[in-house]
Amino acid sequence: MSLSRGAFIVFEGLDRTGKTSQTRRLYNRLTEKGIKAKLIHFPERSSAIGQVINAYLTNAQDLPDEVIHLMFSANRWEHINGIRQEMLAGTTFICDRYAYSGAAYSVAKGLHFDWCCSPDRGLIKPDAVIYLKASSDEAIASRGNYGGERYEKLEFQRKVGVVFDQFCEKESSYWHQFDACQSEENLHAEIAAIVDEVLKETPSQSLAKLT
Ligand code: 2DT
Ligand code: MG
Repeated sequence: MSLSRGAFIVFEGLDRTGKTSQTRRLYNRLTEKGIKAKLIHFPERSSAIGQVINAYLTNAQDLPDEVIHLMFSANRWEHINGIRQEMLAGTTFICDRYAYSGAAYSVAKGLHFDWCCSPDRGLIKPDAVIYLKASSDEAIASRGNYGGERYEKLEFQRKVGVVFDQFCEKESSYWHQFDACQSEENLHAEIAAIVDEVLKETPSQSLAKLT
């Protein structure tokens, strides 16, 4: 049996740490090297579930914390079979936010950590998590105003950051932390070096699940 699957590379971090620019840069780099890659962003707002999430995030709709938490997870589940199929056929996915955002934002609101993790158990486990960590929240806030979406408040972001830090410490075998306050160029170079290493290993490894 020959395994030559693509990799699953997840980017995590607070709002405005540069995830979207860095995922694009990485995507361009891989594509230029002839590596088949796709970009995906959670929440994926176009599906029926995604539209409810969008209404919630833009404050057009209120939902109990538990309900929106399960919606975010369901939004991953509705896309995961398609992702798995393409990965097994060789496509590498670069994913802007994943289940760790799911847990971090809900735990920051006061929901129980284990309860938050359980709906995502069984999803594809990333080969690497690229964690963009702001060395100072103020530096990030000063990059420009947060948008008007729910969660885009400094005090709340700090609480979310604590949970990301815990994941990074506990899951250190595949989490890689980067300083989000350096130049976009440097950050890209550091990320590219790690991803090159990861891509050497993944084709021969079978897919794992979140536990
Ligand atoms: P973006 O700004 O990246 O579109 O995210 N979020 C995200 C959750 O609360 N749970 C999740 O499972 C995911 C994937 C983070 C919009 C906001 O949605 C939050 C910020
Ligand atoms: Mg945002």
